[in-house]
Amino acid sequence: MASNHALPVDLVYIFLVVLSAVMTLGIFATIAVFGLKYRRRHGREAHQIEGSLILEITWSVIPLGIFMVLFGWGAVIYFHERTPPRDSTEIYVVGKQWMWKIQHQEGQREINELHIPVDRDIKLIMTSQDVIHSFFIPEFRVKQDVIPGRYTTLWFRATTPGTYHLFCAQFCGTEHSGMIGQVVVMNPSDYQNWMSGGTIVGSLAQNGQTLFQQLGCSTCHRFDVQGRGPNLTGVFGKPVQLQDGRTVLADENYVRESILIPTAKVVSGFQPIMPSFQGQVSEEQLNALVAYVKSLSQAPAGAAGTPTNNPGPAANQ
Ligand code: HEC
Ligand SMILES: [Cu+2]
Repeated sequence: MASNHALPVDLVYIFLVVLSAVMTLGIFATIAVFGLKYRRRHGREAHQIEGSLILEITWSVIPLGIFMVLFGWGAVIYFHERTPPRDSTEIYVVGKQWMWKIQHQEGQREINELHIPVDRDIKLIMTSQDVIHSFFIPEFRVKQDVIPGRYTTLWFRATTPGTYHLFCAQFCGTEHSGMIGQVVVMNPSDYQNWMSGGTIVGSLAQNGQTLFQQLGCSTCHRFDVQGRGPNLTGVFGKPVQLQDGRTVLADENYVRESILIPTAKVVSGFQPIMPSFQGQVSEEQLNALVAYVKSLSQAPAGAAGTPTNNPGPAANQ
């Protein structure tokens, strides 16, 4: 038990085990008692019971109640597990045969290892570059499929420093069993040390900004004047009006799709002239681009409403 999700999940599990055990024992005991009580004896005859409303209502309502409790309880935990807190630290994960590639916002990259600070909400934004994998940290009681072609997310808050198993939980080919890693949960000071070690070439968003120039995105998406494509400042996290009348939320999957299949959702008021970058960018580059587009919407605290450019080096000119 090493994350915020572990105790609630375990409690439901224990409840289920105890419930099953009580039911099983109850049934066995009833069989035994009835077997004795109604054993064959001279002069005793069996009578057919034609039905009992009270009995039938009882054995319907009580199980219904128990199952509704389980349903409600499970749903609350599920929704909590599926909803990352807004200010989570975001880390990108790419699964491939047969390893986990991790990209931190600050620029650190690692393979089959995930270093995180204790007591901080972590949101993993995950995708696969080949087949379906599944990101599984048993001690945290979290598991999420990692799927090619889209992002899935997972969040948790590690509660105890230490090193924990990381498994791929989806059979993904010959060396699936070797697709193992470690999650290292560190004290804040150790984490700071770890973060400042190693050589880093720019934050993820900065790398995304470089790619944005190199791939020519910046020829259409301008920040000074209206270009042929929309100004991307403040787009992320807001609803986008589409040409066909729909409104969609500009989340990670939307930005991803905009880059790979631009014609899937065309922004209202623009022509579908954006070329697809499918096959031209790796999953990791895509993550960097997404992180960059996201950084264009991070207003400093207190400046709600006016999307101001990040004062950090990733801000555009
Ligand atoms: C030839 C010009 C052109 C280039 C190059 C281009 N785009 Fe676009 N982009 C557009 C246009 C036009 C739209 C709006 C119509 C649409 O949705 O397809 C758009 C839409 C988008 C959107 C959705 C914006 C919104 O307001 O919802 C994103 C995100 C985006 N582009 C990112 C990129 C990135 C990243 C690159 C570089 C890898 C890039 N674009 C390259 C023209 C371009
Ligand atoms: Cu796998």
